[in-house]
Amino acid sequence: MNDKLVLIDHDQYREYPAPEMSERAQSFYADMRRRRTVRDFSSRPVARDVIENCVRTAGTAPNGANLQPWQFVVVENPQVKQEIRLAAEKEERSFYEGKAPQEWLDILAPLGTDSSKPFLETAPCLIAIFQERFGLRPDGRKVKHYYVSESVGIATGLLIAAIHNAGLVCLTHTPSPMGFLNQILDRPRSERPFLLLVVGYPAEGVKVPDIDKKDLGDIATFI
Ligand code: IYR
Repeated sequence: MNDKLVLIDHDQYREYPAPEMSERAQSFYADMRRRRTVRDFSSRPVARDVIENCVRTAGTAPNGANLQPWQFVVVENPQVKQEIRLAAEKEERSFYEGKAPQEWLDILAPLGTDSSKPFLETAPCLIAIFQERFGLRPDGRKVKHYYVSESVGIATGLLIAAIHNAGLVCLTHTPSPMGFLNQILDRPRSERPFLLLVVGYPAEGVKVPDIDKKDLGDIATFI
């Protein structure tokens, strides 16, 4: 007998009639396929309550043993954004001007990326996402975390969907390495930077690369 297990009714589950289910699946896909990663941001501020609810949505993600091994640091302070930009551009210069193999640079060419990251200052909001490699009990003892990358990856996916659903745009930015985020944002060694999400409104007249997503037949197999 497991005396730790407490079961409650799942009274939040909703079954939809079949036609409504089909319509919901179709229209969610239609809406999600409108999402584009944007690299030119307006400086227009975003409402705090919107960001809060997007982060709450991320926090609903399924995750290893429900230990919720994530931290989201929302940066709006211009000085802190500038520090992040300077540190990220330093890493990016060493990537684009040396570390990156030509094969990688070639595959990035259609995206038009380079080491200049002005959006880190222009965009009103940066969300630094950290993986908690382990938890800490109040007495300082470590709690092992499980499936941390999977959990934080799923949470980040939900966050991106929530941002899109709210009518904002974002950019998944991955300067590498990202250790500078621990220093600038004063995060403990137990937290590893996962990625930096740049959030806001698109710049007026924003353009995006002419790229496509694979068809269903190229990503799924039904057996
Ligand atoms: N981190 C670099 C390079 C980069 C890598 C991949 I893979 C991308 O899809 C995009 C960029 C940068 O942010 O420019």
